[in-house]
Amino acid sequence: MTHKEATKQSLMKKHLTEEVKKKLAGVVTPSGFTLAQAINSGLVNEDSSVGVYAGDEHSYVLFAPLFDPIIEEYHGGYKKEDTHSADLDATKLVADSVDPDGSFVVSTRIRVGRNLKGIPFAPAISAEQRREVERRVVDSLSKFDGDLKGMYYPLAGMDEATRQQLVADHFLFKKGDRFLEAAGANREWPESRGIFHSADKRFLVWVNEEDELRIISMQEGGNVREVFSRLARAIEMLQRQLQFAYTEHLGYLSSCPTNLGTAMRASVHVKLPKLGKNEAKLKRICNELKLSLRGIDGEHSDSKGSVYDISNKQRLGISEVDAVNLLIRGVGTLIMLEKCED
Ligand code: ADP
Ligand code: CIR
Repeated sequence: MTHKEATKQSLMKKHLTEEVKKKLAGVVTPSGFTLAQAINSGLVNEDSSVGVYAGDEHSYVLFAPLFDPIIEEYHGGYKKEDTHSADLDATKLVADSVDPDGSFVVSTRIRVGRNLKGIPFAPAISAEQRREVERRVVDSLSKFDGDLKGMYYPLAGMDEATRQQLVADHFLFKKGDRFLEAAGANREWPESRGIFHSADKRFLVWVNEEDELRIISMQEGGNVREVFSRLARAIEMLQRQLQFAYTEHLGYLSSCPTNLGTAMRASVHVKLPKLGKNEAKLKRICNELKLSLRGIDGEHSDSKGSVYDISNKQRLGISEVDAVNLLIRGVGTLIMLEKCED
């Protein structure tokens, strides 16, 4: 899949009308974030699908004339007056596994993004605030025990071979993402960034990447109930110690408007050799199933060996349980279609 071909005009370009531009010119959030900064990633990267980032929680209020229509279009018609609610009860999932035969799904991963209340997001955070986030998150994680017990590995000082291996094995974020770079989120790299993971690498937390926290649960195979339960336990433990940026309307606040609400992306790496022969068609089917199609190395990457990353598209206005159930049903349909192809 060549992602550049697959992308059309960004939501930012579509919704940044002359009227909106005029309204937002000169608007500055308390952390000093401007419209020019919010749209820079989409201007610099012409293949952006969304093209905007928020610098802080105030961005969603002050730049609402631009952000609201983007949010509405991305999150299935979510409106200004809508409210979001959470549900992390794993007993409500419709199945244990996304792939009961165990022949198509290579691995399952669910992550949520979180940012600390009152601290600007990656595009506008200061070096000192970033250090504070790292300190508070690592301190909270140090109290985890049992299967969630782990170690924090700062990026600064990590040897290059180890870093590359963690990225190649799908555990660690990439370096130098050009979308984040243009958003200002990579300033002072690699300071105060890092990864916490349990010994078996089934529970991981990314610190100070696109969001201040990315809480991740993953494992080989399709047992989505196990993955979801582990994530829910970890979120609850962290929530007891940290206060996250949250509103009733937008749920958990994230730097990218696609990650609002649940801030959750539940994904499988799934082998689809037959359907993969026609990627445009596969993408259309995924769209109809309200799923996103990515390549094997994450966003903006290509598929390798006919393995695709399939995940829930909508994250706001849908509960965590409903988003995972949508994935379970959608992947079930894709597997059925794959079996029927000749
Ligand atoms: P995010 O999920 O945080 O939005 P990416 O799409 O960039 O970010 O993915 C981050 C990493 O997670 C990549 O290395 C990607 O291959 C890996 N990943 C995503 N889904 C799965 C999965 N189901 N199994 C294994 N690795 C996965
Ligand atoms: C873009 O606009 O393409 C990047 N800033 C990433 C957008 C988030 N990805 C997505 O579609 N879920």
